Amino acid sequence: MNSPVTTARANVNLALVKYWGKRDTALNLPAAGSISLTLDGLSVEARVGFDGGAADRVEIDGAPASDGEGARVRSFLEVVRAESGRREHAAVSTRSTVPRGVGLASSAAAFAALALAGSRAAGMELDPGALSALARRGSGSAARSIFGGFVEWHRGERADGRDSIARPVVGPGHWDLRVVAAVTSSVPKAVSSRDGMARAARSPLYPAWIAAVEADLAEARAAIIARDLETLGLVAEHSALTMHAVGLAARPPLLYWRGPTVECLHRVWELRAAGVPAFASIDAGPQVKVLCEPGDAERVAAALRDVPGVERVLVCAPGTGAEVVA
Ligand code: 2P0
Repeated sequence: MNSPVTTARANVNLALVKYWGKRDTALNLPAAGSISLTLDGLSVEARVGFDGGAADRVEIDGAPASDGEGARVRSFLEVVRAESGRREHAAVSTRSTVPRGVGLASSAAAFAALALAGSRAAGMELDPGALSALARRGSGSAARSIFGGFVEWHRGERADGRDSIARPVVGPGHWDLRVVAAVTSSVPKAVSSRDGMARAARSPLYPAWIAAVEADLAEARAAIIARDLETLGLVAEHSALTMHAVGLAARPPLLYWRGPTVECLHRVWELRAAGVPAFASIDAGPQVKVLCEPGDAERVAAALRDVPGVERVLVCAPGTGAEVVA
């Protein structure tokens, strides 16, 4: 039986308290919770139809998927088939406004959009929690991109992961902030987040990192509710820098930064010393993302554009959750 072809769109998210380590690699269950802000304007649109072709076909940005990307989408389709009882192969195409593989979280947006489009195309009407759990199977951070605004992905306790889902921390429109992203390199990274996380888990600093996340989550949650940028920014910067410190201490070492990444960090600290509340975050890549007030975004963007090696600067407002578009 053919089912309606469904298209859904989801935005990327920036983790303010980072997810960096798993308790189950097959189910993408995190070793600790994380908190993020969904961002407007950096999104992936996914179109899925279970059309019963001879095999699953996967197209990304107008071209057939590479072997690695195709295999990852096909194993996600297996999860959708197992949950829905459908057996047909699918045609999948995704279109992104995010540069892929450069640490701007395109997989979070892609698998959130694929979870929504894929589940609807397979005839399932999942509630947002179940949708978040499904998105997590494609990419851990995708669990958070199901929702807009400030989102917490809970570690959960169950071995099957049913309670490892994201939920909004506050209602939509609670707090208007900006994230200014400085792209310092568009060269695809040498170590994927997935491989990086596995390497970090062997670092001698890893147990201390995991033990500290709960306190960071509590501080971030309270700061979001109180709209306290100073507290939220400091805990977000601390979480990011600690995550990278864990990788540096691994064998072999893991370092996603390039020279301009470090220069951008110094620029953010100079802005802060000059009285601009701006706080840096860095994901599994060389880009620097800066949290600030809307009224300071242009000043922050100008300061980052001025750093030698910065290729471009994007300013993002809070974004909405995943939605069906056709
Ligand atoms: C995060 N990152 O919380 C962290 C911080 C990157 C640095 O989640 O293996 O693509 O698919 O669960 O979600 C990137 O890792 O990894 C990520 P998988 P994912 O945003």
